[in-house]
Amino acid sequence: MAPDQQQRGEDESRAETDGSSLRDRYVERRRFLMAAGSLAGVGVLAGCGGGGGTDTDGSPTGTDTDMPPSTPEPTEEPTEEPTEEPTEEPPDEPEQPSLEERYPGLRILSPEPENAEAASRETYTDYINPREEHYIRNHYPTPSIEEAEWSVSLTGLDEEISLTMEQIKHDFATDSVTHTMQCAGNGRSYFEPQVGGNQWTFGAVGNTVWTGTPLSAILDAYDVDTSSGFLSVMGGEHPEGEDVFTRSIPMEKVMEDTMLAYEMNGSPVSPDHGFPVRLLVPGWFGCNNVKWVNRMHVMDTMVIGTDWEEEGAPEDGQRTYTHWQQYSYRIIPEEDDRATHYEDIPVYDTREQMERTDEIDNAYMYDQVEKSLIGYPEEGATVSPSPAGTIEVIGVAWAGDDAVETVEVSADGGESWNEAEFFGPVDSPNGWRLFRYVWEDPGTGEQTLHSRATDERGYTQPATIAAQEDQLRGIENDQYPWDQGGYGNNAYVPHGVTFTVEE
Ligand SMILES: Nc1nc2c(c(=O)[nH]1)N[C@H]1C(S)=C(S)[C@@H](COP(=O)(O)O)O[C@H]1N2
Ligand SMILES: [Mo]
Repeated sequence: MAPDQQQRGEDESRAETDGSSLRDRYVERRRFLMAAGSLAGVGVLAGCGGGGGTDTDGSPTGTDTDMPPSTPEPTEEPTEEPTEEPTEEPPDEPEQPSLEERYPGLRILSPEPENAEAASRETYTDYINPREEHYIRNHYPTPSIEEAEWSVSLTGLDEEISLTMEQIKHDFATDSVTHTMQCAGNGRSYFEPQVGGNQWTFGAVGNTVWTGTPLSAILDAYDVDTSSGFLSVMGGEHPEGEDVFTRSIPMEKVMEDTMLAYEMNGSPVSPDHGFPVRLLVPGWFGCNNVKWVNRMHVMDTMVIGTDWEEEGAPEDGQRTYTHWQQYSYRIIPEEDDRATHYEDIPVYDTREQMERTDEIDNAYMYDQVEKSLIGYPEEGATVSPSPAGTIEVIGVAWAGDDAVETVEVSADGGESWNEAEFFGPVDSPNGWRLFRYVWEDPGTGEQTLHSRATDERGYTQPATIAAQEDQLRGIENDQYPWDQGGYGNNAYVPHGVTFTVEE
């Protein structure tokens, strides 16, 4: 495979120097496109092609979150854009409260594109999180979409199929699943040396109920050959010229339980979470759950190679469909290293890929790794013991497609462990488990607790993140690999909680 030509350092300095001006331009461009009633690419994505990549994040911190294409400043403006800075606001865009006002339970990392995580550990004491407490992770600004005008196309077949939202909702089966959605970048802020991008701490994970149409029902209805291959699912929100957010989901998983979801906790999915329809891949990292889906392409391999890239890519940084599948969301140990691209891989479980580095150089973020979070006591809190002198510790644990077998809590930095008990509903193999541990002899003053989960296959959370120079590609010696994207961190030491016990 051709090595990735991306130069990360280049990306970062570019983002630092002109990120905000580019972002401003995208905001303007997006306003224009929405006013014109046509989001970039919506409904017209017949094949590949469609413009050069540009800065993909534009967060105020100035670094890209997920390794953007290295691209010079765009030289072309869309021809339909009359001026770079329209003087009038489109009249049909209603004023809405700020992200902060709309999501009081979230800590805002960037207002546009909208990125926000749970502000408090309290989120990790409940089985189901309210929609407003669920983190938001966007590469491009949330689009404003009319459900009646939206359609999802199914391509790569003899005939192109186009489905309205009404057809998706009412012509096929309906199902619900509880799913723990976690951004692959959750825990990134604990990496040392620090890596670029949104500095997620613990809060880019949430557990909600998703309702929609199983993809198996749709593919079966059209007699699609689902015995092998991939369904490459694309979002329709990218600004003109940007990489299309595309993820290739193996047919096996598509047919097992993947859905086109249109409800979250029993109400329509909100715009920030993918209205009117998003992909829901139970148990898999957030990035696979493509929002604002407008096209699904049946193919033999993942999106890879020049058929899915602009001419000259990736040297020109114009990757179009391959960027978010092949270049981003990979475990790449060296800062200037490149990911190896594959057409297919033998195993999709991220943890297993990390065990088989002889076959897969750079794991893809698919099925989630085991992880746990203490929700109570809250970080920095002061708590007093119960009448019996104990402190109750509450938290959540999940392991993607795999069930969590045990959760343990340590009060001595991981030297000794005590098993917690599970409580609460088990209504899905892909939702988190609540755990409870009664700490008998908490002492007084400042205390730190850690939790670690073990899944049904015996995989346990490692203690720490390895040093960058160790160049790990998988979990070894109780250490999670330092990787340049800051992905998949499930080390328990950085996720511990420190609080004060009152006399
Ligand atoms: N079209 C599209 N889908 C997307 C994204 C995006 O930027 N564009 N972000 C992905 C990432 S990285 C994550 S973690 C999840 C976040 O979903 P949420 O915002 O509903 O929490 O959406 C995924 N789907
Ligand atoms: Mo993500």
